[in-house]
Amino acid sequence: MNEYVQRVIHNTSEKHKDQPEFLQSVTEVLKTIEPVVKAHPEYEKAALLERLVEPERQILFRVVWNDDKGEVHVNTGYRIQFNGVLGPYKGGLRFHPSVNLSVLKFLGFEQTFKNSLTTLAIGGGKGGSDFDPHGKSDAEIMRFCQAFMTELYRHIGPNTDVPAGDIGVGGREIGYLFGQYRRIRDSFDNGVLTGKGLTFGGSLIRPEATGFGVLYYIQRVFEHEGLVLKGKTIAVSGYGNVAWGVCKKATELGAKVVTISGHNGYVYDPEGIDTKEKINFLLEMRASQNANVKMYADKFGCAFMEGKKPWEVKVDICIPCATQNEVDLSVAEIMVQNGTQYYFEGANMPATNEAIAYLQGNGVLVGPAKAANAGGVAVSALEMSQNSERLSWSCEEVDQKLREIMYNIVDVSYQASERYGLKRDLVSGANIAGFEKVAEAMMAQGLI
Ligand code: NDP
Ligand code: 2IT
Repeated sequence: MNEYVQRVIHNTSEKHKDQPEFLQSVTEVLKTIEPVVKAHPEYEKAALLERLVEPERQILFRVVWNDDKGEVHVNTGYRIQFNGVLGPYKGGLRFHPSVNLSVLKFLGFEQTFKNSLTTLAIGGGKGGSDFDPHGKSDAEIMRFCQAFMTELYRHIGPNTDVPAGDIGVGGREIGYLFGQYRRIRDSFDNGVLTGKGLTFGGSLIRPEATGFGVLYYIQRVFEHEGLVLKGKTIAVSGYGNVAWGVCKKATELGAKVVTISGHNGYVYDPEGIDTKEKINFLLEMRASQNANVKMYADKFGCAFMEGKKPWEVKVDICIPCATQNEVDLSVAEIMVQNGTQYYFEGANMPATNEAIAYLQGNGVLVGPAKAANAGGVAVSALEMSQNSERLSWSCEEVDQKLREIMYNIVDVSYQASERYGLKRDLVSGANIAGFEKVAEAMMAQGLI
C-alpha cells in the first residue's frame, strides 16, 4: 500500500482506538482511494488526508427534558461538521441509544463523499443524540426536540449547516425542531432543515427519496450489466423510512420485497410487501408509540422470525435498510451460499469491511451506501434550492432530477473504477469519484 495512505490509517487508528465505526469507515475509504493519492504527490505536502479525517468542528452539548411524569432526563447532543469545502454542512440527525462520537463521525465522514457524488453544493455533517424515541409519547418527543434545538440553533443556518432526518428522526421530529428554531431566531429560515412538512417548505418526494434512489441506482446498474429488475425477489432489513421507499418503488418496477425487520427479528411475507395497504402499514407501524415489526406479521398473517436477521431467506437481491454492521462475515457467507448475486446498501455502512470483501470476492455485485442511498440527501439539497427560490417543484420535476442524479452516480462510479483498472468495483468507484472532487476543492481553498 502507498506509504502515505498507510501512515494516515495507522495514525488515525492510534489516535482513535476508542472509535471503531469511524476507523472502519476511514480504513475502507482511504484504501480504495489509494490510486488517486499515488497519482497526486502534492496531497502529502498539503497534509490532505490528515485534514480529510479530522472533522472541521465537533459540537457536544447537554439536552435536558421532562417526561410526562415530570421526571428530568439528561441526554448528550452532537453535531459533527465534518467537511464544508463543497457547501454548507449537510446530513441527518439520529436519535438512538447507540449514538456516540464514533458513530456520528463515521456517518459525517461517509456523508462528505456521498454529498460530493450528488454533484450538488453540500458539505458533509451529521448529528443527533443518544435519546431513545421508542415508547415515548408525542409530547415527550416534542419536548425533547425543543430542548435539543435550544442548543443546536446557534450552530446551524441555511448557509452554515442544514440537518435533516435519519434513524429516529422523521417528518414529525423535523416539524418540532423547525418550530423551535423559528421561535428562537424569530425568522422563517426554512432552508435550515430539510425533510419538512409540505405546508412549510418541504419538498415533494423527499420522504420517498432514499428508497426511490436505491431502486433508480439498481435500475441503472442493471442497465450496465444487461440485467432485468422485473421479477427479482428482494430481502430488506428495517421497516423505517428507507425500507418503506424501497418497497414502494420496487413494487412499481415489478420486483418483490419479501422481508422487513426490526431490532427483535424479521417478517417473511412470501406474497410480497406489494399492496398499498401493506406498504402504508409500514408508516403506521413506524409512527406508533411502541413501534415493533411484529405488528406486520400479526396483521397480515405471516411468519415472524424472532431474534433472526432476514438474510437467511433465499432471494436475488439483498438491501439492508436498518443500521450499521448488521452484515458481518457470517451473514455474507449465508448470502453467497443462497446464491444472492446483488447487494445494495440503503443503510449507512450496514456491512463490515470483511463482509464486503467476501461478497466482492465471491462475485456479488456490491452497490455501496454512499452511492446507492444518496437519493435522500440529494432531494434534501433540491429542497434547499426550492426554499431559497421560495417556490415548489412538482412531483415529476423532483422525481426526474432524482433519477438523473442516481443514474449519474452509477455512471461516474463505473467510469472511476475503469479509469483505475478496477473492473465492476462500484465501491472503489464511488469512493474515488466522491474523493476526487473533495480533494480538488480542498487543494483550491488552501490550508484550512
Ligand atoms: P428509521 O428510524 O425510519 O428506521 C430505522 C429502522 O432500522 C427501523 O426499522 C429499526 O427497527 C431499525 N433499526 C434501528 N436500529 C437498529 C438496530 N440497532 N438493530 C436492528 N434494527 C435497527 O430510519 P431510516 O429508515 O431513516 O434509516 C435507516 C438507515 O438508512 C440508517 O442507516 C440511515 O443512516 C440510512 N439512511 C437514511 C436516510 C434518510 O433519508 N432517512 C438517507 C440515507 C441513509 P426498530 O424500530 O425495531 O429498532
Ligand atoms: O444518511 C443520509 O444521507 C441521511 N440521513 C439524509 C441526510 C439529509 O441531509 O437529507
